[in-house]
Amino acid sequence: MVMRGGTSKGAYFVADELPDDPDERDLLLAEVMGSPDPRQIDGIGGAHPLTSKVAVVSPSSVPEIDLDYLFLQVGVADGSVSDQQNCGNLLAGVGQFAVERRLIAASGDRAQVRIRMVNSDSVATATFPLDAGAPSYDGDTAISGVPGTAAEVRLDFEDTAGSTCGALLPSGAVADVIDGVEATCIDNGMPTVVLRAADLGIAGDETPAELEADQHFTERLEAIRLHAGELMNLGDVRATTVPKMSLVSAPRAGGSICTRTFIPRRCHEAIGVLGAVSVATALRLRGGVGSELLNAGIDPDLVQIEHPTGTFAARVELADGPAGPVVGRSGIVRTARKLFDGVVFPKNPAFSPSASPGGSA
Ligand code: NQM
Repeated sequence: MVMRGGTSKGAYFVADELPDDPDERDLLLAEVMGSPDPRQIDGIGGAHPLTSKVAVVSPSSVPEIDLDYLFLQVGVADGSVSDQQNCGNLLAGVGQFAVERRLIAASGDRAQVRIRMVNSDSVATATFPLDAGAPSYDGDTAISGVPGTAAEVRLDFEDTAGSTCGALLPSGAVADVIDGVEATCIDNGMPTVVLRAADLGIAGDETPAELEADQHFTERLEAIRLHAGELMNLGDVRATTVPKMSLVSAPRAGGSICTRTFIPRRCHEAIGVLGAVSVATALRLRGGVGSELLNAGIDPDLVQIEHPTGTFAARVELADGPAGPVVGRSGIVRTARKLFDGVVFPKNPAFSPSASPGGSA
């Protein structure tokens, strides 16, 4: 099934319809998307990291968890398939997909589904409306970066602090100096490096195309990222999609902060979900790089993150603990929509589907 999840789009599969062997599975998924090829012309991917994504979903064997969700990022041009990051945007469609495929029973007018994000072994609860036992996609919730409105999907996160890097502040400091630039290296669900846009010589409200075209800037950013990867216990990150790089500046449109986020080589048209939660957390820490630019507004727990196509609201609760800040709950609102359900035909005949339409994706 192809679904839009938040501001991303991907192919959703039931786990047992894919090969058990991860190498074989990854080859199949790269073919499905049409990678390696910058245009993904011979597959269903959309030629951008935000539309070259896969969700693998199964009933969970963990007590009190309904579903396991493995996220896989398919590299558009290189055909790599990585499980090294979460995706909170595709997460927004996981509950509805599971109801569509009858992986979970659904009744009443609302589903509340506990989902284990396998990539980081952390848990999210998705809440979304139902109509006669099926997901209800229509609604009046608008999210920046998606035209029109759809039904609200509420996502509440638990245990995201340090879920990939082992600690909220994996370098052990709230601020590091990397290649002469101050940075906060943080992981509250997504390994992210927060930097002041001005420290890298940009205003911070440029378009993604303008920033991507600035080779001097992108090379400097990548050099900082490689050093940050070591500091964040991620090792050599040359070939990986984390950490993300978020450049912050004073808000321009009534929000709390303005961002431009590299994921990590393309500039995001908005901002990722757990990326937003991580940036919001960094900015709420005393001494967090860019925290002095934050407009805390009337509700400091709700950080309104401006991005290239609008604003993303991330609720992050923090408390002071004896050994530093303790991250409480975080929550965000998304929408998701079923776009297509059918059979995909990978190029390699060995992967030819035997199912009839409506069977596997
Ligand atoms: O941060 C893009 C997206 C994402 C990831 C990326 C995401 C998240 O917008 O939780 O959603 O950072 O690669 O889908």
